[in-house]
Parts: sequence; C-alpha cells; structure tokens
Amino acid sequence: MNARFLRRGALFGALALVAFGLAIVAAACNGDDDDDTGTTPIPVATVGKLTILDPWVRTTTNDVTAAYFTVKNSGPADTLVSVKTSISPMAQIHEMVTSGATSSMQEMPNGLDVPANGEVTLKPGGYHVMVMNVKSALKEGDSVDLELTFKNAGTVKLTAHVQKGEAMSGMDMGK
Ligand SMILES: [Cu+2]
Repeated sequence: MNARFLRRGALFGALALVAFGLAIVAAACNGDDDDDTGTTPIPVATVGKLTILDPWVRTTTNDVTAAYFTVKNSGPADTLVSVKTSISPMAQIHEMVTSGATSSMQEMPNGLDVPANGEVTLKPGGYHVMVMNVKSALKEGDSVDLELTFKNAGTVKLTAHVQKGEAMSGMDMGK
C-alpha cells in the first residue's frame, strides 16, 4: 500500500465520521418529534390519496354513540359515502344544523365531502358518524372496528379506540 492510498483511506474515514455524526443528529431530532404525540394525530390507515387520522368512539351511556376521525386528502376531491361497524347495524353520517337558538343533527344522504388536497374532521359538535342500536356497552379502553367507504378511493378498514367525550346536544333522534 502506498502513501497515496493511505491518505485516501484517511479521507474516507473522516467522511464516514461526519456522516455518522449527522445520522445521530437526525435520530435525535426524530426522537423529539415522536415525543410530541399529544398534538399530532396518528395516521391509522390509508386508501388511495386519503389518510385516516386519530379515530375514536365515545363511551356509551345508552345504545347510541358516535365515531370521530380526520380524513386528510392529498389528491382530488372525494366523498365519504358510508360507514359500517360490527357494533351496530346502523351507522349514519350526520351533520349539525343550527336554526335560531337550537341546533340539531341530521343525516347527510349524499355523504360528507373531503376537499381536494385538504381535510375534513369529524368531532363532537360537528360532523360525526352516528351509531345507533349499539349491541353492548362501550367503555374506555375498548376498541371498535370501522369500515369507511369513499366514492372514489374505495373502502378502508381501521380500529378506533373508545374514550370519554361530551354527550352531544341535539341527541333526540325521535324528532
Ligand atoms: Cu347524530
């Protein structure tokens, strides 16, 4: 081995050390991001250009509950047309409608639009999946299977966790 080769070896060694150092810095940064789960919704499923984030179902006090999640879309506009779950034969997509001082909810027969390159969030007081005739009580820590069908992207299955949430106003389904 001549001197030229040795110098080249030293250079490669130095470059490798620099690369190793950068990898450690990158890993440290990623670690910080991973700790920040309190504010960052967790993606649980994807179908086509759609990502489903942070799905949850409210604990029950009777045979009615609701499912919530966020749909992020990195493609063209789509529509959530139906939801199924094994905990009930009846799941409907609902919106809240305010007229005067009262707000009530109603089914969205044409589904819920997911804007192109945008997102829509189902949450208490807003859009939700109404689940009626729930077969057995849901408590914190339980999980619920959901099957979402979108007009363009198709169907995706996922698991939602059960947690406490405020009971919705306008819950009177009989009116
Ligand atoms: Cu509802």
